[in-house]
Amino acid sequence: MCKKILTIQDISCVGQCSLTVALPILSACGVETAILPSAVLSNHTAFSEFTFCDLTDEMPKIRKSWENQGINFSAVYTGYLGNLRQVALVKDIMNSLLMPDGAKIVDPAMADSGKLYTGFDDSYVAAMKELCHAADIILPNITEACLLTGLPYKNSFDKEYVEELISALKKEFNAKIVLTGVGVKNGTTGVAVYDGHGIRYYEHVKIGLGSHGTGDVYASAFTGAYINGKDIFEAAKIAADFTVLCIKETEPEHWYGVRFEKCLPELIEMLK
Ligand code: PXL
Repeated sequence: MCKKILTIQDISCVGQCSLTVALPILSACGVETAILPSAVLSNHTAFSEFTFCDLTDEMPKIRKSWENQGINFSAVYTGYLGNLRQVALVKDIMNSLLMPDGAKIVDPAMADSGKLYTGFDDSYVAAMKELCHAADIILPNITEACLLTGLPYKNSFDKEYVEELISALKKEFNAKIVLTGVGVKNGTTGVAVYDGHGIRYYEHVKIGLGSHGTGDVYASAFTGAYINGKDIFEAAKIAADFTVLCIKETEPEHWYGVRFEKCLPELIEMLK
């Protein structure tokens, strides 16, 4: 049967992140994708100003309408959510609209480089923790893993620190884990994957200081590959290789996102 996925995150009209990244990437992966926008912003919050139209009140109405029509999904993938209330609504949606055995993939998009994104605070972290408790797969970066576990953030670290983080995540959550931004050697970064049995690493070259929106590119490509039947480690590798290609395509002056569009043909090739 064809897989149908629902992705819930904001529309940042400008900025190559969240839904404007997830929808084209999942479509390129050949996956029918429904969207539930959590908010509409003029652009993402790393710009000097932004507008924010909260769509929280629409979400239960949309869910009810889908329920009435018997619409359901084989996976739900969530990213940036506008506020606390949405986290609870997303849990309701997962409970009522997922097919039996449907996958719950949560990117706890809320922080990077040791800092929460503008507009979020500790209560948002607590709500995101709740959502991660309900997830089958979580994709935190190092900063998010620290926030979710209470461990201190480190800018540079070793394998021991990474394993401490994964161990704390395993203790707290039932989910499989894809920890991103894991670079334990100079000039490298990568991912550490806990697939329910053991930890496996995939390392690749690090380009620049880190680009905006790469977390969303990564999580979308991971989800597309996973829904296409790749196992969690293979999907994590494909997403990492794709994200590196996207960063390579992006001029340093293009600070607010990555040029993933040019790399979609390579992603399609990797899924074959
Ligand atoms: O996940 C990145 C992201 C998504 N959406 C909005 C953001 C950010 C990061 O800053 O501000 C609105």
